Parts: sequence; structure tokens; C-alpha cells
Amino acid sequence: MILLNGPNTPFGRMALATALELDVSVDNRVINVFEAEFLDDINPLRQIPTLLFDDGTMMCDSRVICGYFSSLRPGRGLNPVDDRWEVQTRWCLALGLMEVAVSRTMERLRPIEQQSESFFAKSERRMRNVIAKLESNSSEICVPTARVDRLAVAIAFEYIDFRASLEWRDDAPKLAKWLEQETERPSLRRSRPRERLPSDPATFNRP
Ligand SMILES: N[C@@H](CCC(=O)N[C@@H](CS)C(=O)NCC(=O)O)C(=O)O
Repeated sequence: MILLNGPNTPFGRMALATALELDVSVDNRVINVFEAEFLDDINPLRQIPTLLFDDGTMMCDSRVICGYFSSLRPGRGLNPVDDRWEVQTRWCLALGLMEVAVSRTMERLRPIEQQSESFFAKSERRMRNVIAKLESNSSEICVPTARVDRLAVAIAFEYIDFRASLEWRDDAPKLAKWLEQETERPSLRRSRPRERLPSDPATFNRP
């Protein structure tokens, strides 16, 4: 399995960290998604993460990919589904936080005169509301056993820090304290975001 990934996408990091947590072997390939014309033929959304199988089929969306990896390791408890809908909901809240943070990064790349103050205000409010909700759930999150919602919260905050999207620690002191240790988890250490490099390929030869 090839995981088409980026150097700093939080969604791709979620897929890779899940594979690492579960000892699922994937060939992680960092690409430059913004120039990756080839990806149109694999994933019509042209997004990363995309999981590519040996038979040419693909799987997209980080939740689907993480769900698939978890299905390969039943009983590990990383992604409880049956009676744990609150875990899935917290996972979605963390994904929403990632989405807003990514969209703020994209907005900042636009010429300054085209950037929207109201967008920044609205997205900040949304982020602070989600962060408050997650902090109120800290007893479920601040636990040293890996689970998809906890991984997603850690990855969302580390992306916010990576892009300096928002000062959040005063709003979520319990989560901030937890993250100091959680960030040392091997799956997170081995998937740290980095800036894009000119050498990140925009082409890819299917095996
Ligand atoms: N819902 C998707 C979101 C994936 C996503 O937005 N990926 C971004 C990178 S952070 C992307 O591929 N952007 C490329 C583009 O929009 O051209 C998931 O969870 O995997």
C-alpha cells in the first residue's frame, strides 16, 4: 500500500500516525499535491492523503483510511465504533479544527489586499468554540492510551502551532499540559510536519 501524503498535511499525518500506532506497513510518499497532476487520475478530489493499493484501487479521506487501518487490527481499540459515538464526534471536531486551521493558512497565502478580515474573525471564533468543547472533554482526551480522537486532537494542535494559526494554550490549559507528553508518542515523533521542499515530487510512477 502506498500512502500519498504531504510534508505537513494534518489529515495525512493522521493517516500515517494511525498506521504507525497499529504497525500497519505503508509506503509513505511525500508529494507536492499542489502540482501533482497525476493525482487527478487516482483520486478525483486530488487530495492527500490518498491510499493506493497494488491492484490500482484507491481510498481517500483520512477518516476512511484510518478506519481501514483499524479494521486490519481489530481488538486494538484505537478506533472504537460500536458504542463510542462520542469518540467519533470528538474525532470530527478535531478534524474540523484542522480544516479551519488549513483554510486560514491558505487565506494567508492570498495577496494581503484580498484577505478577508471577516473570514479570520469567523474562523477564529469557530476554532475557539471547538477548543473550549475539547477542553471540557479533557478527562476523555488527557489519557496516555492512543485512540483516534486523542491522536486527532494532538495533531490538530500541533498543526495550529506549526502554522502559528492561533494562541490556544490559555483557553485549554489541561490539553496544553497533556500535549507536552503526548507529543513524544513515537507515532507523532515519526510524523512531524515540515515545510515543503523544492525536491518534494509532483510526479509519481505507479508501480
Ligand atoms: N477530508 C479530507 C481532507 C483532505 C485535505 O483537505 N487535504 C489537503 C491537504 S491538507 C489537500 O489535499 N489539498 C490539496 C488541494 O486542495 O489542492 C481528509 O480528511 O483526508
